[in-house]
Amino acid sequence: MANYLRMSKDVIKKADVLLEVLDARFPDETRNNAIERDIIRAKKPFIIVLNKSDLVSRDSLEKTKSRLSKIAPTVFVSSKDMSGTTILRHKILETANIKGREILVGSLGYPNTGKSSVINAVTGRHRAGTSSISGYTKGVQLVNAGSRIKFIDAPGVIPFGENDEHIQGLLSVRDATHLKDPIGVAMTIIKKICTENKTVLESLYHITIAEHDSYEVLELIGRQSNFLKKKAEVDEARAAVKVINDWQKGLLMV
Ligand SMILES: Nc1nc2c(ncn2[C@@H]2O[C@H](COP(=O)(O)OP(=O)(O)OP(=O)(O)O)[C@@H](O)[C@H]2O)c(=O)[nH]1
Ligand SMILES: [Mg+2]
Repeated sequence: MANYLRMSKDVIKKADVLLEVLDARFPDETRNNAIERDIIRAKKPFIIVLNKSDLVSRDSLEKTKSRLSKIAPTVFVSSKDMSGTTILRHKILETANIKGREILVGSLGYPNTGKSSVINAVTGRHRAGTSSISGYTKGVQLVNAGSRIKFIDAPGVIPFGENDEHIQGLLSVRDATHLKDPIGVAMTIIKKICTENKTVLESLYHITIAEHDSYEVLELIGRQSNFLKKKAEVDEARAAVKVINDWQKGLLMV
């Protein structure tokens, strides 16, 4: 872990401008104080990139964008749909404000937020390796994006102290079968979706959510999916793994 931090410090030192890549579904949870502090200390400009914007409503994206724009220039992109990439390219050129030479852009953030995918989307080619399993990018890699932009792709950073299981489940840092408390993580996901967009749960699992708490919703999902133990009790652990997997696959929009 210390190694990741050292690597990101090195990227900050080398780059002219940094991208802090956040998962648009939970921008606050994926902001990384340690990275932002190091960037500011190094007096480097940075851009907040809200990636995976295809999984979030436009309204909520606009609100987050105007809130985070007070901290740094903020753009939203979907590497999957290749949207927002031209704006990001322009923002990089504008923010770096360097004439006559190549601009080195470092891509930083938590594991699995889509740092490598953002680079590929801006480049228009699959140059940086990506995977649904987090921790894919191991070393630092240089990727040429044309028109004076060169990216540095780096591994995801999990700062010490922010290493708890719920955030790891939300961020898909760990898959459901490697979590000690999948039920707790699933309840965190359900709670988040219920406050923002409960109809997505209702339509994916064919349930009706009235005034249920997260645990009751998990039970409803388990019952509806026919995940039952002996005596027709709901198998909550199995339901939890399903919810976490669906969330990590991007089937649950917020
Ligand atoms: N829906 C959606 N999925 C995305 C988007 N960008 C990336 N993903 C998916 O998120 C997963 C992680 O993408 P990567 O680009 O490998 O993420 P990373 O931040 O480089 O991950 P590490 O190198 O492991 O730290 C992959 O399964 C991608 O397909 C996006 O804009 N929308
Ligand atoms: Mg990567």
